[in-house]
Parts: sequence; C-alpha cells; structure tokens
Amino acid sequence: MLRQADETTSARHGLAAGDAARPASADWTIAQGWERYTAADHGVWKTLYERQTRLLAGRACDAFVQGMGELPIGADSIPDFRRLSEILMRRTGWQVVAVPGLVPDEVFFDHLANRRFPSGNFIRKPHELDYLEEPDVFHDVFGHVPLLMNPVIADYIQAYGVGGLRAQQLGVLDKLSRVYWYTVEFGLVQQADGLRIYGAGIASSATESVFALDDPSPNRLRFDLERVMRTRYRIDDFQESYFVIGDMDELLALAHIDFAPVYEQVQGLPEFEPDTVLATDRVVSRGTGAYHDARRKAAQP
Ligand code: HBI
Ligand code: FE
Repeated sequence: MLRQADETTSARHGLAAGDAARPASADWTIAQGWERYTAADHGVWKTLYERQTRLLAGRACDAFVQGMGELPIGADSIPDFRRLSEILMRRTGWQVVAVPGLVPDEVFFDHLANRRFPSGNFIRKPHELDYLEEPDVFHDVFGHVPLLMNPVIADYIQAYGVGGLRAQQLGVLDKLSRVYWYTVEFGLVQQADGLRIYGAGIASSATESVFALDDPSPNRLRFDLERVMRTRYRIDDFQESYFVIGDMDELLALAHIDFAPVYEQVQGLPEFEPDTVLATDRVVSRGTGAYHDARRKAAQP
C-alpha cells in the first residue's frame, strides 16, 4: 500500500521523481539491473519475504500460495525478472518488465493490455520497511506476480489494461480505478475454509495483512460492481472497508462484461465514503471503525 514517506529520507522514483527520472524508452521500461543490487538490497528483500511468508500462512488465498510455489521467488535474493517471465510466459503468457517506479496511467494500461506487468526495479530502504510512496519490487513481485500464474486473474488484469485505455477516453477512470483498488490491490475472497487475501496491497504489507483479515475495525462487504465504482478509497492508511468476492470466477465475469453501460448507470449518482455501510450491502462483517476513529481523534489539534 502507498504511504506518506518522510521526504527528507526517501528518494523518489519514476513519475514522482519528475522529468529527471523519465527513461529514454516511450514505454518507460528499463533494464532491471539485477547485477546492481547490493547485499543490503537482497537483505531487505529477505527480511520482507520471511516476515510476509510467515504472516500469509492461512491468510493468503489458494491461488496466491500456488503461484508463489511455482515461481522462482525465495528468501535469498530479489527475483530476476527474466526467470519470472520465462515461467509466467509458459503458464499464462505474462511477462514482468522493469520500470523506475510509477508510470503514467496510459503507459501502465498499455503494458497490462499486452500482458506485461510493470514492476518497480528498486527496493525500499531498511528504515522504510513499512511504508512506501511508490510500488517497489517487493510490492510488485511478491504481491502481484504470484497471482499472474492464475489464468483467471491473468485475464482479469489484462482486461483492466484494455478497460483503462477506454475509461480514460470516456473520462471515467476514477470509477475503473476503484474497481482495481478494491479487487487487485485490496481484495478479499471467501474460500470454503475462510476469508482470504488476494489483493497485492494487503499481501505485501505486514500490518495490513493482519488488519484486513483479523481486526474488528474495518467493514467487510460483498463485492458489487456499481457499489464499488461509487466508493472512494484511502491511499494513506489501511482501508476502512474491504470488498469480498465469492470466488475467483467472480473476477472472470468482471473481465468479460462491458463496463460502458455500468458507467452510465452510476454516472451522476452520489459517491460513498470509504466507511459507509448501506442498507443494501451484503455485510460479511460490520466494522467497529475503532482504528480510524482513533486516528482521526489523534489528528485533531
Ligand atoms: N505505475 N508502476 C506503476 N504501478 C501502478 O500500480 C500504477 C502505475 N501507474 C498508474 C497506476 N498504477 C494507477 O494510477 C492506475 O491503476 C489508475
Ligand atoms: Fe500494486
């Protein structure tokens, strides 16, 4: 998840770094530069990998666990994108390409539409293990890449890329972004053996993987497309509501339906705050709101 970082101690990457960081290539790709990672970089990866692997036992969904098990992703070093791409390409036709950080929306969508997953090549510093201004290699590779081994999610994320280009033309990108946010980044899935994480923003965060599943504070609501398109989200803290899909086939359906009539349906309707629970919601568990209440109180002068 993206967090506010201390600007004096953290270098910016990609789009956030301004023109200086803009690569020569129009698609913003760069070499991963695997040989250039230092022992300290690999050490940060190892710390994050081991902590997250421990936390995700019994919390990550089956597709995540399976994808992770079949990829050359381990504790000892930052994965090499070329090796990841080899395996992914055979399974679902996806590749991992390196980018310097955030890239412009249309560049991002164009990669996804062509089954290339843009991944930050840098890794966070040891003093910023728990917040991130921009997606780094741990968020992108540990959080997103295992699920690209799953054929349904592979199709869904490609469809998001195609849909993103279209949504931009229609001027409804905010609505599509919410769908991405509450599924690919912060989605939960109801498995037979319990609620599980599939969103990469949760799966790559130690604190949020516990909060999203175990804390009484957030709402957990059944996913509904129109409802989610109208729901604002938080980029600076844990989510106040998580949306739960019944199974992965719900994403498959989303990959195949035409969003245009849905955009029209929700156009001009009121938007919902991140903590709203509606009478029409199918509530999995209603949150106490205690966590964000305390944060708001603490922020008052
Ligand atoms: N760039 N590297 C990178 N990763 C993202 O997740 C990303 C991006 N650019 C734009 C973007 N996400 C989002 O704003 C879109 O999904 C709307
Ligand atoms: Fe992400």
